[in-house]
Amino acid sequence: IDLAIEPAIDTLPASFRWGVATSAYQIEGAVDEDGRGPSIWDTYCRVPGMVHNGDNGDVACDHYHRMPEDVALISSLGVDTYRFSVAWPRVQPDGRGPVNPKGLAFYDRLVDELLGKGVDPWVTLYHWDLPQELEDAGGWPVRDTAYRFADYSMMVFDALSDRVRTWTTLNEPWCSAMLGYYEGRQAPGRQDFTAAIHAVHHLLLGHGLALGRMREAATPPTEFGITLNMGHASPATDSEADREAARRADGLSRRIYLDPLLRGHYPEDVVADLAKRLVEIPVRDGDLEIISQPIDVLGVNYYSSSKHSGVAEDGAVADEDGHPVDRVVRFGKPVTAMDWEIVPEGFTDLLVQLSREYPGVPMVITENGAAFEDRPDESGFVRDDDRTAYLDSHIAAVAKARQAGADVRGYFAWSLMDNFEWSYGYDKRFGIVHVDYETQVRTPKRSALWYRDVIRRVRGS
Ligand code: PNW
Repeated sequence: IDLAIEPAIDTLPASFRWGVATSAYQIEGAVDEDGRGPSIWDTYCRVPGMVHNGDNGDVACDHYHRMPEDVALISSLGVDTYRFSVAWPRVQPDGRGPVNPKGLAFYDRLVDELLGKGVDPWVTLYHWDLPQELEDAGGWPVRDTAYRFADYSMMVFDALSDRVRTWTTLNEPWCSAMLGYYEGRQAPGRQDFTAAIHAVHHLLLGHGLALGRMREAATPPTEFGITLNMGHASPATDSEADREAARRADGLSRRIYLDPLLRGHYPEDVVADLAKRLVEIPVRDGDLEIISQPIDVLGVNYYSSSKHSGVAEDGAVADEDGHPVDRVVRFGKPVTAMDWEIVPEGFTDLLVQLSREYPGVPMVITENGAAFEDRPDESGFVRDDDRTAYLDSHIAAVAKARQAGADVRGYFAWSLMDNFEWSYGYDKRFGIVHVDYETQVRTPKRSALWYRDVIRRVRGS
């Protein structure tokens, strides 16, 4: 394969960690097998109109039955690490009570299969599939869910920590809280701002409780972290209103997680903004000490960046509820199939900003990638030059951030293969490997071959 890569990529060190990522509900299928209980996504997919085309994860990529074949595929890409998530409702079907040994056994086999092929397993404990029974008891807006998460985490940790070195507690708590409980665009589909802010705190508390217990039971070189989805939020103009809009957006999407985790307190401006909406973060004594225990790695998921204006198209500065306007303004750049603008410079800006505002925490890019309208040829091969260009510019953006001082240690492409893209169903394809959902045949796209060559080249092997 002809290898055109951005020159900055050649500055990455040979020790840089390369991987691919997936999550349980998006690929596994087999939702009724071996004692798995229902999750909020099983329920949400059955609410008419919530998921594109009425799709659901019942079969997905059938990974539960094809795991050894998929591990061989991962290994053939030449990555060192595979980031996957464990499905809580497989391990503990009701979200409380005893472990389900058959469910846990799947991950045990997966870890062994990966190690047998020389691929390092990276476990995410929660990638959005809350056991339905816990949602029925109130879900993440309820404090008890944090304790349930810590118990579940220990079950997985006890079973796998002899072989798994890196552990991520939560994937993208912003999505769980804001899309799940406020915007309703993801499971469980509620629309209650106060509930969403309570969810933020209990997700962070769950992270801290799980982290504390795992850390106590861990032996080196075990590493722990959390993964946040972030973009670089900038004002559309230099006006006070636009700068304020960018500050508010950045506060509610990024700093409300980072400050308690890494500085031990919620950001004052965000607390004040929330108070104006009569919402209080339900912090109890001692919570922030639990939440701010040291992490070893910050997972960064990056897809796009945004510009913000505090003034609506019609000139209004407040909406009908009296809340200040936050209008996202387009850069005018090309977009992916998700309609997300392609902003690699924002990636560099974000990573440099993180390294300045929160120094001393190594970062790994736990997800980055793009959906495009793939067109397989007669043989099923996808020549996805648009995705390859996206990966190229974004890996280069990481290398540039490193040169500017950001401590980034690795990069994982989202995703290993096409999968269930949540409320977009199977319509949006993020894989570097194509999946034919009728035959379940996996075919590496051109981007996968390109990625393999980049890894070889940077490693110097
Ligand atoms: C991430 N946003 O989700 C998830 O971790 C993946 O499971 C998902 O497949 C991938 O990105 C692609 O969407 C996000 O609205 C969902 O900004 C929404 C947003 C960001 C990330």
